[in-house]
Amino acid sequence: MQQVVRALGVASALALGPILAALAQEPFVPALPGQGRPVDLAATTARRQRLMDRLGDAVVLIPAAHERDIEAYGDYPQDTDFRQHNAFFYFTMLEQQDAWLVLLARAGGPDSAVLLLPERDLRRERWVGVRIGPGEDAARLTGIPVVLGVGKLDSVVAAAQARGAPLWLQLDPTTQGERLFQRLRADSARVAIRSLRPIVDSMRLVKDAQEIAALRRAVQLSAEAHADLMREAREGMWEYELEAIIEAGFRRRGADRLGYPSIVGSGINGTTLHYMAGRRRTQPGDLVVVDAAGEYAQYTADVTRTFPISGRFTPRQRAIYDLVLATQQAAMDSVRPGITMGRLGQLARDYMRARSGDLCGPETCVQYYIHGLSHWIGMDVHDVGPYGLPLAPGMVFTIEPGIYLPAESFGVRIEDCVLVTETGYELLSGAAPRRAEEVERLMAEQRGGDGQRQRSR
Ligand SMILES: [Mn+2]
Repeated sequence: MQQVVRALGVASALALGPILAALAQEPFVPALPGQGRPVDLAATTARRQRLMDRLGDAVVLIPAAHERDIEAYGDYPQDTDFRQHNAFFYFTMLEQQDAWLVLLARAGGPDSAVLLLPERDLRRERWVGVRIGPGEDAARLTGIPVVLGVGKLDSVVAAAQARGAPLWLQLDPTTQGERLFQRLRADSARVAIRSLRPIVDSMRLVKDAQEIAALRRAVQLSAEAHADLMREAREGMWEYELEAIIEAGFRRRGADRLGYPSIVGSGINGTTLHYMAGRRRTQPGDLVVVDAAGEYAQYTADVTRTFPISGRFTPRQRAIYDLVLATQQAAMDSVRPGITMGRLGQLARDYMRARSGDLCGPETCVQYYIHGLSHWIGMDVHDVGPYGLPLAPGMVFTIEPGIYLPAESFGVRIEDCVLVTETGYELLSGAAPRRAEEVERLMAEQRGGDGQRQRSR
């Protein structure tokens, strides 16, 4: 209908009277508003189908996230922040707030999906931009054939409940407060309630092609920004300056936001695993640990590099750095389908212990390697999914050994992202140099350039 009105043009719409004029007021939405990226309809349809196949007879309820009011009362539209709930995003790729996804799975018959969206409010859209509402536009853009107003949620759920199938709720800390969930759980004597979360988490563990593409982009832009920082870092810069350079690098390459708060620790601050203050001024001879990454299309990288602020490692720093890197490489070379993350962690410790020599005194450097080797990455930087399973193609995780020596005022951590393939692994974060000589060469190139510019003046 809206297409007809559009084709007729404004003048005809007016001539056809107030009904068509009213329809013409709600503008056609040619593309998904807000994100500027289309939904991968094949990927999201396949994810919903895979879930429904797995559940048999079931009713699935997944809420979208809400806009977060930075000011408690939310009077100002500009004082807000929004990031979609991961499970909702996984099954819809929509960045629409206050929506619901309802899946009706039938063991023996056809499954169906219903998307419920807030009605459009054209006056509010003048403030917050175009939103999609229930109707044809939304069905076309989301690939979900039935899109209703969110006001119909209760009646959709009541009709679904009448089938007697168990209710699977996406229960997690961010959805505990949903009124619908509270009401259904209060009624749990009559209603079979199940937690969807472990099932979705296990699905998210193995990434599909769309997810791998998003992760590749997040990791690539993050690694490139690390390389930029190595080129631009100078003695005497403050930690916050280094942080500003790398974060600008993420954003310049299209990152939507940070994947997690950036860690930039120079000197002894590099020995604090989650150092956040960023207020120290670098001194000649410092090592700088930078653990920072960007998020792209809801997926985040996790990359750490350690470099000498003066452009050259001292022999002592280099020895520790090389041990960390060799440990990381030994673990990485063992990545293949079938091995567990726990085994990789053990392998890394054994390797570091065996190669420590007298670098860290009689107790080997393992005593200064005070955290785990790996974690999944995906929509969360420490992504969901069980640990302890054999690795399989499509899993993506970090490998990040470190050695932290507060008594000597430096720490070293090297963290990369790897994708498990059919035959082994693919290093995704190779755009940031890892080998010490590569780091030094990159830093020297740029400094050489500065020198030439100075000489020519
Ligand atoms: Mn990490």
